[in-house]
Amino acid sequence: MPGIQPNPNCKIMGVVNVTPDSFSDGGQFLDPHNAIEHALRLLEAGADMVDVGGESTRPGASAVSVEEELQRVIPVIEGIVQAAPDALISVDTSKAEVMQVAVEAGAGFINDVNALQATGALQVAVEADVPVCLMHKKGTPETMQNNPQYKDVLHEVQSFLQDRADNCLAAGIKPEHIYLDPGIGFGKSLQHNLILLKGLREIRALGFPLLLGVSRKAFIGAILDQPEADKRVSGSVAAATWGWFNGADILRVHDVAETRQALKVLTAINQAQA
Ligand code: PT1
Repeated sequence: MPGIQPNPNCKIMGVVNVTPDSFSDGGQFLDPHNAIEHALRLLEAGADMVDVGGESTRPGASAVSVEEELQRVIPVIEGIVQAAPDALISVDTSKAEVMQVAVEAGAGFINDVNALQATGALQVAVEADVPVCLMHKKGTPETMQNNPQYKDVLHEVQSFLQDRADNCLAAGIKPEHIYLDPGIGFGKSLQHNLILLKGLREIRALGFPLLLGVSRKAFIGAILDQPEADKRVSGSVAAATWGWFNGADILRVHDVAETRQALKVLTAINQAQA
């Protein structure tokens, strides 16, 4: 599709999980100090922003209460603000109350895998006046990988995201504050994920900036026959690179230094002038 170029200002969002069942850190960050340290290391490694989440959304994960999520996430956001006042902090939550308290604590981006569909979430986002990410998922994390079915996955994801973006615009969210995300791994088979990635430009063509999260996900494990998530780094960088070429504006990744290397090399080649 013409007109969609690699974004020379593509941002790297580093993942900071504050969950006991996190697949990438084994819960070692439940102590807020460890999570804060991890966030600072990601920023030093070249992250443009960090995404702090207290509710795991990977396949099989169960929901947590508002109180639990607040206890996990808010001390970490406060600690990052104190140590790195200029850092851009994203809160990865679907709950209106967590969004509200997180923004008051200093979060400047709302990343919602539920696309602001929870009660009160859209209104909190409007009043917060910060960028939001609207992600597609089918089902809930606990059961979403039980035989997901689509007639036309690319079209269904596109029309869902367009519909949610329309809702946000009607509620008063600025168009430049709306990021869309196909939700790789959220109620999708390997084939569904690959079709969405191949068709990423068609989602970008809706006219909103794009956020993409592929890092260490099961579809990469399936391609590589690699069951261990932390051994999928090169595959993850390759998938992120594909995202960059196809118009992604924010890449959500665990391996910030490795992804930054890839983006620097791609950008240098892309900027060459004869
Ligand atoms: C994502 C994302 C996210 N992913 C946004 N936020 C997760 N905007 C959390 C697997 O298949 O892609 N976009 N927040 C992590 N969720 C998953 C889902 C982790 C699937 C792993 C898998 O392995």
